[in-house]
Amino acid sequence: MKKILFIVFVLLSLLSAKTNAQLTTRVVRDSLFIPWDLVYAPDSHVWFTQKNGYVCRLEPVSGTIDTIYHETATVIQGEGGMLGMCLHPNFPSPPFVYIAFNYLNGSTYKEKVVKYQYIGGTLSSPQIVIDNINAASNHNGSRLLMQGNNLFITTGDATTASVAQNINAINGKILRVVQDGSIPTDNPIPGSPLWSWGHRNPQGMVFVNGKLFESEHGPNNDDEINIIQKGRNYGWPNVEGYCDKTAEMTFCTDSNVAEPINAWTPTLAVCGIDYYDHPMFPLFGKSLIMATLKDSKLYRLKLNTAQTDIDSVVVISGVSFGRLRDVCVAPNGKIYISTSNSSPSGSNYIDKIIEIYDPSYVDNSNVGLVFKNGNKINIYPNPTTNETTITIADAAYLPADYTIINTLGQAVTNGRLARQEEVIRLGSIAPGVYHIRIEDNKKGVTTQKIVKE
Ligand SMILES: [Ca+2]
Ligand SMILES: [Ca+2]
Ligand SMILES: [Ca+2]
Repeated sequence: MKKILFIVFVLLSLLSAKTNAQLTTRVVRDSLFIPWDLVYAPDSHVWFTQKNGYVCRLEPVSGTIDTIYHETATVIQGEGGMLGMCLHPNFPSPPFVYIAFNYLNGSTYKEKVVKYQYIGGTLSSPQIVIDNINAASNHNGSRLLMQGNNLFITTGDATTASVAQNINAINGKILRVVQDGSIPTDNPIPGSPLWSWGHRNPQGMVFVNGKLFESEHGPNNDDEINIIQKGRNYGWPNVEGYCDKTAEMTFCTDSNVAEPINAWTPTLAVCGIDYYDHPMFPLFGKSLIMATLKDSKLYRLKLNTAQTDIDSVVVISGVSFGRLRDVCVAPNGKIYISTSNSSPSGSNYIDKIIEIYDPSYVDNSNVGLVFKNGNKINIYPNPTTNETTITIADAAYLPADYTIINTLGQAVTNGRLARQEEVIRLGSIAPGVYHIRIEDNKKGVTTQKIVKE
């Protein structure tokens, strides 16, 4: 009997050891000015905006920063400045980067979203995607996210609450435009960039299996997480949080209001969100990770199986750095967060980008890479010196085309994979860190870091 109990004890210990990942934090870089948006890019760098108009790339291992652009038109007023950023889903080809920032048109505070091209290590060719969004010292929205060729843009009510219910205004909305600023033909109101309305100040967006999740600041009550649906009204300012007061219930019925899937009173000042589903932290699986400003904690919001609701809300312990502005999850399972502790006017630069990881986790991500459409490839050896072998498991995906891209986003070589096992020669390229982008004959794309020693 004792022996059986001992075996059960050992088994339970092993199980708990497997799920008890060692969450460790590491300040990758400090002395920053409110890194408002973090993007983990295919060049294995954390791209970020700073409120004063600077766009930077952070190499997360060394902490080296490469400042690639300064948008000199940026004007800071209160919460306004340079805010949201996203990259084209197939970045670096095309090399499009989208940024939302506030500026002055005469004496009027405005916001625009601009598309740039990342060429030769800097941003160039600015092209306005959408302009004349009203801005204010508070409630400027500004998260950006792309799905296919369409760009989603959150706009705040810019402190005029009633605008959120006005479908002829672009404030207090989630907008959806084609990447060049034109209106998609399948938007809910023909010729209008509106996708959803009744928003107060949306501060986070992420797609999870095709569903758009959004975080939004309530007034002194009812911060929200919503699932954004085409053409739905999210209530503000007539409804705060759930449709649970008498006046709200009438409005909700009459106005096709979608309720949040979670609401917080007192408020946390919910901010950037991303999705986690990686074996480094098994407990975080299939959860939203959410940064909060006022509450100054990092949360995980466990989604239900259908990903239509939140099953549990848990504070991730051991993450204590003051106000948290944004979060992004890297494909290797590491989580990056940014703080928002500098004074809004920029008199002190005290913000940080922090990496959250498990040092005991063994990364097998180089083995059996999967294309988006299910094909499997393998690159070995990597790192390498003069050549490496790419194996493609299923010949039905051949031929595939590869491009090797340097950290400036420039293609240094390319070629075709015609056989299931092809040797790629790297003798002509300088030692360093690159990405190999492989597109198979079914348009499946995978991008993987490759190191030439
Ligand atoms: Ca982000
Ligand atoms: Ca709402
Ligand atoms: Ca309510």
